[in-house]
Amino acid sequence: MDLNEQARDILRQNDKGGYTLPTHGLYPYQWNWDSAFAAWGLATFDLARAWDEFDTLMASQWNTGMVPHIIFHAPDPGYFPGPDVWSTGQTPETSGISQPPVAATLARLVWEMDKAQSHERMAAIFPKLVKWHRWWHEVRCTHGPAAITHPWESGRDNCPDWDIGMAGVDGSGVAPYTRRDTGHVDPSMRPSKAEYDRYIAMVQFGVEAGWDQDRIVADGPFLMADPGITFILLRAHEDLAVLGQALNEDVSEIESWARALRNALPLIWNADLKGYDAKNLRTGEFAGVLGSGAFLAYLADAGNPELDEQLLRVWDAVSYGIPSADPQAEIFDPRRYWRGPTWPVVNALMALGLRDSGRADLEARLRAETAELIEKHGFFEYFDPIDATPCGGSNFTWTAAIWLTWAGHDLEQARGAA
Ligand code: 2M8
Repeated sequence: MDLNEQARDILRQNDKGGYTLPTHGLYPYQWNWDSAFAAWGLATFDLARAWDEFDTLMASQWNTGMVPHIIFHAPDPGYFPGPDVWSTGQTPETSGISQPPVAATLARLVWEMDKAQSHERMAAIFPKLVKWHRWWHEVRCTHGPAAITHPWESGRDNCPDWDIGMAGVDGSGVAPYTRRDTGHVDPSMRPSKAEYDRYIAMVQFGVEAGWDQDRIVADGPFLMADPGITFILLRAHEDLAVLGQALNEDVSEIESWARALRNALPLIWNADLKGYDAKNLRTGEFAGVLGSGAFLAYLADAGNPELDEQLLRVWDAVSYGIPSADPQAEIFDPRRYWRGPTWPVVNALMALGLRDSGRADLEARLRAETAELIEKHGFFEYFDPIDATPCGGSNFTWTAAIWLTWAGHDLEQARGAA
């Protein structure tokens, strides 16, 4: 079976009827940004089903505007922490944090594939997207850049960006629990027990605070500025404004959020590191590590010559794709989840930025390298950027989706240009 057909098959097999699982076993629920990528992939062969995916995601929006990171449609004992731990009281049950707001950007790409057929479906989710972006602006951009209250909110869960914030979280009082992730994949590729204890302690703080965002932002155990979400949100504000204009809506409020966020970018530029950097908002301290969050700057047209140099240094140190952490830094770990591996899905986002900012040669190189990983080993969750070892879950929705929408396209031309 050719890779396009295999990718479509994976999306169909992970389809639970209206929403798509990231992969069976390891992630048995609907995840926020995975679902938006699923929609993008589905749109290449079933436009109506793609819009259903956005509908199911946005249907879980809280009254506050937040769109949660996991929606627990049907109980599954194979995942921890499940709905009983999050205890948010939502219907359907959900987690209590959000995830990178890629939905508006990907909804725009889906809408552009067929504007006439998509018009009403896009119009139906537009107000919900606006409400979610307002939540980010009013609740999470109070310090300027976008802030996260839990590493899982970043989508780049255990990347070194969060180490300084995690150090201040006390995980020692967490009652014994059984992890499920390490039963599905090689434990040496997953976060450590000490990290998990802290993740759960942060969830427990949220439960005790009744998921009151003001309390969590003011007094919670963890608050860090995330360059990754900042750039994703900035790009998404701009894409949302384009959607609004197509609907003849007044987009001045959305444009003002984008302006405010762009003006805040100097706050996450670490001159010593010569790159964008995560910042502990409790102490003002920079993380001091360069990773994929910084390079998402291209997505928001926030690149600069110093960042270009850093990108090439980090990328030239490996063979396949852009690594999630700096391979020349001590913390680099090429197979452990977000502490070094390359993630096809993040490569796809960076590629959108490289292409839109006129770096076609770099976009082609990234496409050729990402495609090679998938051609060699299949649709894995992520890969070792040095020797291409496939890691994490297999038959992964977002890897299949980005193959159909980006990585699998015009490969001869990309290989020639790279
Ligand atoms: C991973 O995160 C979940 C928690 O949200 C986990 O490890 O249990 C991350 O890679 C995240 O970005 C992704 O959305 C999720 C599902 O693919 O898995």
